[in-house]
Amino acid sequence: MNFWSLLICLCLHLVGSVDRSRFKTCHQSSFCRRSRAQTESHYELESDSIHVSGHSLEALLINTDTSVKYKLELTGLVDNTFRIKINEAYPLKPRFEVPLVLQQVDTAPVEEVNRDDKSVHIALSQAKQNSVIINFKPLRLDFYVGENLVVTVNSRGLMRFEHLREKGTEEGSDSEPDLWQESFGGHTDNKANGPTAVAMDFTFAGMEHVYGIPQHADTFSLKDTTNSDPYRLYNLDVFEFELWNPMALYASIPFMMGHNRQSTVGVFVLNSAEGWIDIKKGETGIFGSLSNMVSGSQPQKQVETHWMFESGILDMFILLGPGPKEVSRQYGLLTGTTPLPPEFAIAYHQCRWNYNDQDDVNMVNSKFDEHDIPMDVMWLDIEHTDGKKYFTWDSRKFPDSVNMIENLSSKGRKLVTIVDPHIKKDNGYHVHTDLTAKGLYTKNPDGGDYEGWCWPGASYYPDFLNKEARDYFAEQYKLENYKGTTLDVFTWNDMNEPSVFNGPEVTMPKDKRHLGDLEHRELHNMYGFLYTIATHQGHLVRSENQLRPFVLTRSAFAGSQRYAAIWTGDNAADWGHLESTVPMCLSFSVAGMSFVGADVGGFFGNPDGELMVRWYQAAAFQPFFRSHAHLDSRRREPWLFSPGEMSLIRTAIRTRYSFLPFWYTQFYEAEKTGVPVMRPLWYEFPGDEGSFDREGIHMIGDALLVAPILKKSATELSVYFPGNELWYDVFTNQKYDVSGEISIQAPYDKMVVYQRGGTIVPRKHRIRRSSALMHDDPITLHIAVNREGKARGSLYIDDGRTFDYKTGGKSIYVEFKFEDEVLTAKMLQPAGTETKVWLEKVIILGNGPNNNPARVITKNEDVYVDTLYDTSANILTIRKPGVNLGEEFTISLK
Ligand code: NBV
Repeated sequence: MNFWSLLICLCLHLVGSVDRSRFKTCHQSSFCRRSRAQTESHYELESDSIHVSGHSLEALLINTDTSVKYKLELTGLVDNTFRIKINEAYPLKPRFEVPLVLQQVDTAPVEEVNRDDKSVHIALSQAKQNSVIINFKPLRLDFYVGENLVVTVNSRGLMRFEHLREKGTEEGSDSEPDLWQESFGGHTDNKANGPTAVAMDFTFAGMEHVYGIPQHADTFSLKDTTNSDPYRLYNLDVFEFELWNPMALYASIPFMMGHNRQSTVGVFVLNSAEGWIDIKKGETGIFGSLSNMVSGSQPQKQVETHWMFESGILDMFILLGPGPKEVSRQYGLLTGTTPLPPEFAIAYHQCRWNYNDQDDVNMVNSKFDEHDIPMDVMWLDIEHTDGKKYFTWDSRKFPDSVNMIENLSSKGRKLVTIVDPHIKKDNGYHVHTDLTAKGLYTKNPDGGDYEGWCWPGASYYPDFLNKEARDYFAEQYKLENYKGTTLDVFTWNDMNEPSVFNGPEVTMPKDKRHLGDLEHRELHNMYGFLYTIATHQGHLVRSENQLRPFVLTRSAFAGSQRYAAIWTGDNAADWGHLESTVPMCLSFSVAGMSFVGADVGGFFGNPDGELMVRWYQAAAFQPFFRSHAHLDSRRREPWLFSPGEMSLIRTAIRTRYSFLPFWYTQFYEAEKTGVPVMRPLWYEFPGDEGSFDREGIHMIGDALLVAPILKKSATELSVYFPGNELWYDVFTNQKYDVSGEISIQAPYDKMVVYQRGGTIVPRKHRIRRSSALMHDDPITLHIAVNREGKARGSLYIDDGRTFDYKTGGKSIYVEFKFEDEVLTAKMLQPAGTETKVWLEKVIILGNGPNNNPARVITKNEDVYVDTLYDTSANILTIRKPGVNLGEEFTISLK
């Protein structure tokens, strides 16, 4: 690439809007074209090959057109899950199977319920309601929960498995275009293995809605793709991405959830090659239940999906719920849950491309204090480095980075620096010379190191499939290697799709080679995931496994939640992008990435005060809360807006801090259960049909209903109250006894957030400069009673930074129950540590008049404290009950 084309590339990154011609449509991708055109099944199961034993069924499949044989393996897994693996029985060479994603998952015994010459019925022995009927000719698998059919596999006959072949040896194979080579945008892709696509159809029976398969800038309930391209899964750096379409973005998680009033089911296809997924919604005559098979079927709703991948094998998991939380738990068992982040990471982050130098950082750091706005983390983008060489500093701008970091640390704050995966071609750069000498770069088919273009100019891309490359990267985080940093510096991994300015579709060509001469096409979607493993490991290595890492990634695959938080990428400062943050975060959440957020304010462009205020108000209730801005955008720290707007932004950020104990507890529970922190309403109200396609509204945990204002000039919005509950405005404490859609006033200073009746939310009301400075501050319990006058909640406390909560059990996990005028606090696990956190206040909403003093009973004390009942607001306050949260207690109002 010459100077001019590099310049064009860079400019494309700096101006303009999405250039669709740079990205393939399904029609321009030969395997998608071939797979989408398929209409009938050619695969039959050879009944005499069936072998059922212990935990699995094995059988041979035959493609009746080609006579090629395949091995099908159905395995029972613990927790209502089946795995179906289909691979060539006798491949020319082993096909790629995705490594490092699956956790150690226990298999579960299966048993044969029934078999005849047409089908076999297999059930999980310990959960017999979960079963599958495998039809032999054509191959079809019907999954049942009890009597209900929930998912069918290959019922539309769209299975496809292009077997490995020698070039030119097969009749007809050379006449089809693009099997061995295809071109796009001036790039030619030579396919060493020829056509290798795999595809399968999954039909969600009795369902109208499916969710997940991030990342797309689209609605949360996925759309019918009959008249559009399929949803694409191919990790790409899409400059100025457009909203509300199925184009691929930075991350790909091949996990989908279907939900209806009775059941929730998950489909996970473990494949890291390029993928496309068609969705078709409609009605069917397929059998809705086992008994219908005999009695005849009723037409019912269904969502037909068709998953197409360029290579690999068919490794499919059916997660049978039966509810959304169980499906999340099952997916968590397979791919891991989001680990509890260090406490600072769930507070507020301040970023821009770029904070210019250390004086600038010091200035922003102190301005937050001056304006009484809490802030936990400052971020440095690529300009902080010496010529885009990661792990280095521009010493002119940052002559004493350690002093700058210590300034942050003295207020309990942290720093994040960016570390991208492209490595500058520079013989004076040790990372480059080391990786070259060790042979750890991704290669060209001829064996030479692959060179692409990115921020530093000519760059190389480490082969993170190779453990040696990951280990090398991890070592770079040691403080003696990453000079000018301290343990208060954390990491941002950007451009890890990987982004290659001069590559096809701005990424790495598929014919490049990884360890074992493996084509990049096989693992493209997991490159960013592999990179974050190295970074995460680096954080562990540098603290000798003592401190919890914090890594933010742009690119992700299934399992990424174990290593990094994610943000939605380069959005824009407009209302549509603010609106899209909710569905985009929810899609990641249901696909396991619980620690998710979007750039506050919008990355490109200049938000006006109103957009900025509304964005902060929304993001204060999204898991990852970071303001970020493009290099060319105007500075937009909170104090640069009008005094009125700054004060609203301040309130939003301070509100986040007041809820930190609740957030932290939610994250702890998410690690244990796999249930995402930010969730759709139907996770809590699975039977509430009206919530299934609600956009722009969500819950945090089981307690908070959040309805952000996402429209310009809106001062009113229609809120959907699911179920049949009481709700309490968290700012005014006003009670709402409502169901369904209600219009709510939302003037400029209003955040629309309700606490659900029946919940107890722990908060802190003294807001300081950072979360660390609030760590030992007292708690106020907000009790919002349900119709029965009851409520429950929990609180989790630990040191906020180490793994002692796991290794040494050093934590406090307490459950609060309010029932019959009595609040009890019981340890959910033995208190493993002491805490300086005391209970400052208890506020009880909606419980009715009570003027009794509160009797506070702990192990050592039995005392009475005053209460205050506000008749007009129906709020009872118990001040200073004098209990430490490391002990169990009872507070009685009787
Ligand atoms: O490193 C610069 C930016 C970064 O600020 C942004 O958050 C990333 O998503 N980066 C992309 C590269 C260039 C974007 C035009």
